[in-house]
Amino acid sequence: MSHDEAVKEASAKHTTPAELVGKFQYGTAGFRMKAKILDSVVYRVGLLASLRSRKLNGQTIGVMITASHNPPEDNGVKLVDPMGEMLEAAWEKYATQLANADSDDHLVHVYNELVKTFKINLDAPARVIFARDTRASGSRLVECLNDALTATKTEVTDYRILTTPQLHYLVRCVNTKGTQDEYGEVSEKGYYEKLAAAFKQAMEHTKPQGHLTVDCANGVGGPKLRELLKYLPSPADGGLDVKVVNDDVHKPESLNHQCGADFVKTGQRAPPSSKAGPGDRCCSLDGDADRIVFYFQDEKNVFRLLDGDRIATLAASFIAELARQSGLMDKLTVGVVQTAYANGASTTYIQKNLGLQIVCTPTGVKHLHHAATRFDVGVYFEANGHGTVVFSPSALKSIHTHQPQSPAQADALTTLIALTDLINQTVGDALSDLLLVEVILAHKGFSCAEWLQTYTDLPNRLVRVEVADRNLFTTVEGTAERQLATPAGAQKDIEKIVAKYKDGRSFARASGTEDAVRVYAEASTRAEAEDLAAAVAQIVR
Ligand code: NG1
Ligand code: ZN
Repeated sequence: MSHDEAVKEASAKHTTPAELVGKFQYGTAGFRMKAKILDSVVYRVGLLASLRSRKLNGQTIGVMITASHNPPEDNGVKLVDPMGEMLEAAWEKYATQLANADSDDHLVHVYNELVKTFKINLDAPARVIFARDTRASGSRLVECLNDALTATKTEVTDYRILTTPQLHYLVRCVNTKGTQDEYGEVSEKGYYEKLAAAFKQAMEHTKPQGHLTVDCANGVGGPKLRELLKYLPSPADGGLDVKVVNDDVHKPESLNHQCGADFVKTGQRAPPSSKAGPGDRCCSLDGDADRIVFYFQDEKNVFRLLDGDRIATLAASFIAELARQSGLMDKLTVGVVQTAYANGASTTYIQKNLGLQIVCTPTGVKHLHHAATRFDVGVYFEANGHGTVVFSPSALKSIHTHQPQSPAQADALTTLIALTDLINQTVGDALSDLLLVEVILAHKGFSCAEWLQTYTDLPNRLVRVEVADRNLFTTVEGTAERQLATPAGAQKDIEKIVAKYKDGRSFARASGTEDAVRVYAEASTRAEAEDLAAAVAQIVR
């Protein structure tokens, strides 16, 4: 059978319902929707993964099947590029084109157009590795993916169930194996070993305080965290004292239900099942363990969230401090990347108190990640808890070749080197971020309350507004989505209202993942933030 015939024949097993043609869009998080309409999309993403691998001389491409924090009946699929980063933005449109082809013949046509455009040799090797989260629909979607990889004669490795960041890690490991940039051993075990060794090194001169409760959203993070803990020192040996909760992956309907990072961040409250007492350090992962937020109840029993902005400020201050202490200050510029959703107080704190540079990008980690790579050390987190730290090749070189001038410099340098291994530099990783935060809190001797005290958040409100057509809402290029270009006049109306509030700031933008417009507002008091958000939502409606 010819290549075309094989692609077409397998495609016939995964047809797209006519009413959905034209509706698919590879967005910030790949394709994400009700799992039952995803079969043809996953098949076609498989085709693109194999084309991309062939285009990149047989480098390995990753495919992750997950819908992260979405409800259990959803699923999604996204591609991972060779260095473990998100699919190159220019290729997203090809994913969209393939997904929207309205017949098997049309699909083969779009496929062959890409082969021509990129001068792809279909006889050259293609390599793909893939994994999925714990959703019930995952195994069926894996079959759709496998059909594409078989039809295109792609070499595959099925890593079965993994967290999203573990797959990103593996993709980078495979593609750097045997080079001087080798990222780690190409196995799930290699991932745990790398993190555990780095954690032990970073904690050499310190010990964690108290215990940590980890809510795993009843997703893949639960079993993977339990596995990771086996590689870490036990509490008796000065290791972490971790209590794992919401780690039931056998009841599919419990995934992200009344728990998890998104529930906690959006609702600004702990999971109702939480048994934590005042001051207890808690954190929540999302459904595929690429997001994490921390929280605790203060002495007045008020819920206190330590979100992505807090993790970014904590990490940036600690890394800048280590750079200074190890004598590397002149060689390492530490910068922070945020989105418009970052609390204004965190932005001020980073600039004024930490004296670090800040860049603001559009929503979506691919934008943040990209901007972060322009710093020697780029710290990026979305307020929702997705983020990481990236070290540039020259920063890594400076760190690894630096000769400390005193024992104090040597200690700081050892910790800094450990962080470069502890942090998953491919993508935000809840497990790696969890360990990072624990290391920093231990070094600083901080409780959650002390972490919270570093600055005071401006009261804020995020509202989701259902509109007839979110595509009518476009933003002005270069403003990191902080100003609307259309509908005409809307931006002026927003600005008029914002001007009436002390410390007021508000913006509206179309969501990239949901059929809605999001309105964010902050002001000097809670009531004013609520009023401002409501007023701007009224303009958008
Ligand atoms: P959208 O729906 O485009 O606002 C949301 C989150 C992003 C990002 C993506 C992908 C907010 C306000 N937006 O994007 O931060 O994480 O989902 O998951 O939280
Ligand atoms: Zn996620």
